[in-house]
Amino acid sequence: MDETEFIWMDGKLVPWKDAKIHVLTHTLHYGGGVFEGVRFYETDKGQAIFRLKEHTDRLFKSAEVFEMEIPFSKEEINKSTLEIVKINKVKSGYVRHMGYFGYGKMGLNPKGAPVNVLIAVWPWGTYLGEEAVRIKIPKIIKLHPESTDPNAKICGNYANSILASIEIKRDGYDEALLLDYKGNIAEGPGENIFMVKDGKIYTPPLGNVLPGITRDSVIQIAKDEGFEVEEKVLTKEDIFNADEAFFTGTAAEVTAIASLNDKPIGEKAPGPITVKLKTIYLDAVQGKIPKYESWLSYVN
Ligand code: PPE
Repeated sequence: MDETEFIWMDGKLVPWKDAKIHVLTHTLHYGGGVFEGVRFYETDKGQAIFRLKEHTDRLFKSAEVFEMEIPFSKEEINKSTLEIVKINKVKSGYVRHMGYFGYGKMGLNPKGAPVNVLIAVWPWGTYLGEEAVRIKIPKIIKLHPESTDPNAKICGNYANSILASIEIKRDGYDEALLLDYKGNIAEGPGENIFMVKDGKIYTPPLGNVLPGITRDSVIQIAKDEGFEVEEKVLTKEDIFNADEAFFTGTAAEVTAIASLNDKPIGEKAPGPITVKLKTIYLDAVQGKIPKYESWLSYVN
């Protein structure tokens, strides 16, 4: 991966190569960490972080699930994020926040283990490429919502995403689309999904999927553009019969979907509504649309 200069660890700026932890770190063994992924972009007013406040809020909400007390305030995390982006001199890229149970205790109850926090930054280009992606429903299903909290960005939840990714990559597809325990559409391993039918936009309701911040942004953009957006339980037949489909995510941004299980979606991907929403989203993150500027935190 592309290295940058410093990683913020518990309030200190540590050179990239020295940013190490003990092998008996609690989260490394049991997955009891929480994380965020945030993008920053170049704008006419310098670098800007997209929806930083919402990401920090979600980080703290995720931590509550584990009764993990993050030893910094949200304001300190926001301020430190702006600092670490500034100091690393990468024009645009990705920020990874993580709260984790550190070294000092083994056994599944994390109470008593120290809580550590890191903020790292690196350049990260398109996540799934520029082209519309070929996706597949894997055999593995999304975790049951009563087995974990799907609203929280918990490290351990990603074992499910890893397994789905390995499975579909082995078969030569670009990305997975996981079903939930009822057999309905849930989400990608790291993306929410949307579909378009007869000019109307649909996405699965919250409850079984991560409440994506890109999902929220795209819903708002679509509504502002006069589209009707419905949060509705979707089946794989709905996706097969859709005119368009796309993924959203911080890393994936807006990525068109070309086919599901080798069946093309719509006449041609990306479809016109996908292109429209993607264009507005990418303009918004780069500060080109005044009404969405409140989503940006400028670094300088
Ligand atoms: N669902 C899942 C399971 C998920 O991990 C993400 C983000 C989303 C939906 C979209 O959420 P949001 O980024 O708030 O719009 N996935 C992150 C991890 C990517 C990675 O490979 O690491 C991301 O996009 O940053």
